[in-house]
Amino acid sequence: MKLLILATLIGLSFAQFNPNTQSGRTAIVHLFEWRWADIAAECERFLGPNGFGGVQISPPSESIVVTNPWHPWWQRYQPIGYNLCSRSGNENELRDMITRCNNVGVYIYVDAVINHMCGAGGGSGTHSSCGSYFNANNKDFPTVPYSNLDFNDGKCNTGSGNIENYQDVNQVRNCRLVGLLDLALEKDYVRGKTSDYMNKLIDMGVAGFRVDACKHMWPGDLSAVYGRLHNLNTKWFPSGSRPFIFQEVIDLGGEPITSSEYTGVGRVTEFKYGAKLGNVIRKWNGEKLSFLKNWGEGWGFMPSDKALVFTDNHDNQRGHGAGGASIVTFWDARIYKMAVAFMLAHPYGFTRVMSSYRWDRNIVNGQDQNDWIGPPSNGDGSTKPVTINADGTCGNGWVCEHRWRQITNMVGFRNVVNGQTFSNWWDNGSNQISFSRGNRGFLVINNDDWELNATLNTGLPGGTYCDIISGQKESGRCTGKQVTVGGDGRASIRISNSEEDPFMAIHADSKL
Ligand code: AAO
Repeated sequence: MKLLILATLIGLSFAQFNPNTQSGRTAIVHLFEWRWADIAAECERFLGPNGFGGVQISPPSESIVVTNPWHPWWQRYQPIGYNLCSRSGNENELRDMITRCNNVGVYIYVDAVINHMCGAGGGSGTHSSCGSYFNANNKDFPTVPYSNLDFNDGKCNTGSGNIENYQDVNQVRNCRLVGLLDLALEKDYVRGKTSDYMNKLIDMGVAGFRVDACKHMWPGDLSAVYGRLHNLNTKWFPSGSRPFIFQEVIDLGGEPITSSEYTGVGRVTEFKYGAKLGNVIRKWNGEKLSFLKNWGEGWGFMPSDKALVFTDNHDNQRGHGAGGASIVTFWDARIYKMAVAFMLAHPYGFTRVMSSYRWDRNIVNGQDQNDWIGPPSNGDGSTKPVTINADGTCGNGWVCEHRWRQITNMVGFRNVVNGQTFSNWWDNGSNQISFSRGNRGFLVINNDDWELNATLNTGLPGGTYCDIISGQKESGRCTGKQVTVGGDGRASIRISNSEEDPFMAIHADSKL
């Protein structure tokens, strides 16, 4: 009996690390600022069929509407309540999306903003995504309701009331992050309201949460909120399933608050991953692909089973948050595809693919003056739908990195090699590398300024394979390059440095 209780406790405490994706689905995609109706359609027509495990959605809670600047994307990180209507759609559309995505095995992860409400300067009125009244001046948010009793200000010691020094743990957690009204999450009442919000979404069928701004909340408070969460909806998930929790904590070192304070209660975003991979792929500071041999914990990252990894996110692709100039994004498409392919081939962490929209960049002294620009929109600020072109790419300003053949196919690769060991590493001491995942998949990259010409151990059974980067296997033939693997698992590989995509990948399911 005691053993059983212990086992249950351990089971409960570990469960929120499990992404809850369907078996064989190993990556999620952040459809940043997409409308619910478009996500529902994308689950059915693309994500389900291509083996994506889930979608991180933009915050669904009612937020302030900012018109100066004009409808910036970041207005959604300023909730004024927990009604489920946002720029992406209303509650019915949200529910319809969750149902339709779940029904095709693609699960939904909600970006939950529970650290704060809108900015202290947010004014009063009904300039909100559902038109609900709020008053930031006296901290009155009637739809929750929250009043001035529910905020942290009394505990903050800075002159401005804002976080002024990240070296001071108390400031970081008790003061306002960039002026955002900071909720007192140690209050039972606030814990109740935030967990009610999350539970409503769980009951609607979501599989978990990206929890925003966790560095600014005490781990104990978060643990109390997570402890109140319902199990997942048994219409789609095994009974007793816990919501997947991944917490946004930016830890690049140099601050007293570390990600390890949060890995006890859920997974944590590993920001070192994209920042360092960016340096390597850009060959900055003498970094080389060959250094990736011990990628993962060997680079000072958190334990793999605690990490949520990504090349870039909605903040650092436009200079917000952290990571700096090394971050690679769709703007640098050629190296971006290589970086994402490496991430998806490598076993470290649970992977999230970014899917963006284009905006008019205006970079002055390394800073994008247009970093605020919201998603493609109509004159009234409403978000434009995602249209699909004849060649499968997206229109209306949506980038849809997840639909780039090289990226889509590497999501498939990750699914095929799931659980296989990292093996057969090879490098030329510079920027040419290859490795296999057991005997199921093989990746080779040439990021040097000369040709790669080598006989490499693929780890795969002999045969002819279709490269899934230059093309793929279609009706029994390769639309791109072929790779011939001998009975000894070796293949002679040549990749010119001037190719459009100087890398190749083959796997068990791309065999002819
Ligand atoms: C907007 C306006 C503000 C205005 C405010 C209130 O832009 O001017 O004051 O409204 O009216 C997003 C936007 C914000 C926006 C906000 C609300 O990014 O611009 O403010 O919505 O609309 C910190 C947090 C991290 C946060 C990140 C942006 O720790 O949680 O800032 N990310 C999340 C979301 C994000 C969102 C929010 C939180 C708020 O992903 O989209 O904001 O809901 C250091 C710290 C980091 C800190 C960064 C940036 O990083 O370590 O914790 O992130 O600074 O302040 C080196 C260091 C690195 C350091 C970095 C920058 O790289 O190694 O550690 O330098 O100094």
